[in-house]
Amino acid sequence: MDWGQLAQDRLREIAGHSVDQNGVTRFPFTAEHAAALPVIRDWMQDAGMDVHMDAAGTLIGRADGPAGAPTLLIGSHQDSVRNGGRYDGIMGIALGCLAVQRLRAEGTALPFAVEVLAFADEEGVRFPTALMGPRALAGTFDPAVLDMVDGDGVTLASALRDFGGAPDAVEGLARDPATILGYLEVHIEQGPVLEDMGVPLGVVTGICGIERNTVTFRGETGHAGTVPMVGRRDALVAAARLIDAVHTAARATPDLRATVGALTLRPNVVNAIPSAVDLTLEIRALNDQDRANFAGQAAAMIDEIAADTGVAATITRTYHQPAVPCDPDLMAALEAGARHACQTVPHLPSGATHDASAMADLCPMGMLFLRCRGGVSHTPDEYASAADMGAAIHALATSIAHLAARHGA
Ligand code: HGY
Ligand code: MN
Ligand code: MN
Repeated sequence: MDWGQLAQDRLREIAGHSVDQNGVTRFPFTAEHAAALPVIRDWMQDAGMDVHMDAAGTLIGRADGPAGAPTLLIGSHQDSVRNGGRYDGIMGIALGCLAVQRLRAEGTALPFAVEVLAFADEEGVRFPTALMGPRALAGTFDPAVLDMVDGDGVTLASALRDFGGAPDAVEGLARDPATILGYLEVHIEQGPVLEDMGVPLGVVTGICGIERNTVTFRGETGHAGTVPMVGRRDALVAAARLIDAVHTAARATPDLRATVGALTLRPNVVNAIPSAVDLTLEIRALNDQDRANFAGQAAAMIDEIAADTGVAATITRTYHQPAVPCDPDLMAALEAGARHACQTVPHLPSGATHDASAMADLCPMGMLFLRCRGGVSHTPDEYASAADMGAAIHALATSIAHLAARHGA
């Protein structure tokens, strides 16, 4: 069986469940998500798993183990960014199903149950929150996020309910940590490290911490031709100063990333002075204290710019996820599995966050990275080869067997 080619074929098929064919745009609780579910359900059933969707919209495939045995969780996210790639997230679900299917085909009996989890929303692009699925399982879900709205004013609660989820039951999904062996996630690296090293797989050491903020600037509009330059309270000029100052400061801060990724502007017409700007400021770092320090710097910059320009400014944190280390035992199991596929298995940190970031609050977690062509992700050009996916399926299956041996299969 060419497991890697089967993965490539499946990912090509499910990539078609997208708003358009410029890459993949598949947001949570949408028609595209609904169309993808039966495809993922088939992957899980082909691996011999029973399938159901939980109250948070996570599609769960389960292969039972001996009575009273713990459960090994494997998963990733079905959603994408706007015009993203066909591997980010969904590949981890596909490879998880194929690793379980491969073990079943080889007749490997496991001393524990296995679940493959297809989480609905990891990117946090449709709603200003994310990770509802894993946070529900980890018992860290905040019901307040159900009131958050998307760009059309639709609340997360109503989108989830219309999709067949049950907002009121999400909090009750928390798993008992004593019943969980651990969580494994296979993900495209989304960076250049593995490709630069010429290797297909890497073991993740830890996932960066992240926070997202909304920064608002409120100035005064007026006629672009009649209002003198001196004395203007131009919201976009204030925003531009912050964007440049944050970028300059982040470049001078090792292992920290700061990005203004989205901006709205009013009245947004050629001949009126901008009165209002809302922008997102995202800060990431492997060290949570570095990230907190930078956030303090940014807040001070905002106060200084506001005083200097007469434009009122506020910063509000909308999302936060601490940095999390990977579990050494799961790292060892993943490395043992990967060594079956390749001689060199580097260890590397993740600058991207993942469902595993939240699952770390429930149980030990480990991640396996796949080589990413050109290091590009969150674009239609994102690519992982069938050969590398075949190696990852073999590695994951071997890692699971390694864990089984440790648990007295
Ligand atoms: O933003 C991230 O790091 C992830 O792709 N959601
Ligand atoms: Mn992503
Ligand atoms: Mn992802």
